[in-house]
Amino acid sequence: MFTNAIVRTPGRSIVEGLSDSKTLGLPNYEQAIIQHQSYIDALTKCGLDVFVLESCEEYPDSTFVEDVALITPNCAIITRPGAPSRRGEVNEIEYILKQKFNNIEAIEAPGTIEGGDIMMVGNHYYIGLSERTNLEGAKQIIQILNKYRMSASTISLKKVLHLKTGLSYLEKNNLVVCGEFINDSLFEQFNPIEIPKKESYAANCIWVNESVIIPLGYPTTKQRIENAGYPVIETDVAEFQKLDGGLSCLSLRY
Ligand code: CIR
Repeated sequence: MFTNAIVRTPGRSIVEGLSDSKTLGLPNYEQAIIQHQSYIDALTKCGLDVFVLESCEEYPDSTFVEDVALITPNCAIITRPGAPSRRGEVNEIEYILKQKFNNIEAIEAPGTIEGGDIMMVGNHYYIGLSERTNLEGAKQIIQILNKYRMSASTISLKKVLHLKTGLSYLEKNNLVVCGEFINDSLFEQFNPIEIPKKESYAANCIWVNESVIIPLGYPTTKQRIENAGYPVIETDVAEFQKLDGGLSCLSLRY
């Protein structure tokens, strides 16, 4: 069960965020604020106490808080983003984590790792090796997790930005899978919930205390997750999608 979440209000600079999407256009700040509030409402509906950080104009991508930290039951780890423009975001999250957690660890250069590349499955963490997360970053985080009695393993990504762009663990051994992860033997012990290519954006969804929050507008995904036995809450995060931001990356849940 999760009891808390940390989010960060988008700033006006969000229009300058990183994006590989050539077709979706720039995010609209006012819309992003409305959608961010709906996202907070969805987390609240699932029983979480949501701590809302002030916007940080200096870092256009700073609303994607999941990438700059990993919060585990035994420690909090400050990451080191692979995207140079995002590196300074860690200072903006560090002080708040220090207020909330006793055991704080940090990834150091030349390691890089972003939270979107880390998927928690109980006591085990899957780490995606991507353009943002390098082997050194993965080694460091595995060492830290081991120190706090948790395990981890790596998987090399082929196409997706982050590991959780194409995978989401929904507890009870159910794993949402899409694209390059479908039929990957590494995940054969899980019950797959397969997401069709045209709904690939919805493969990034979050389990929060028995419910699953998914992006608005993906009917097949909604049906398949409901069929697996979960109440589904839809929330519109289309403005964040324009910056390649998945639904999970808008919060740190613990
Ligand atoms: C970036 O490229 O870093 C941001 N525009 C989007 C980050 C999305 N993070 C995530 O899905 N975990």
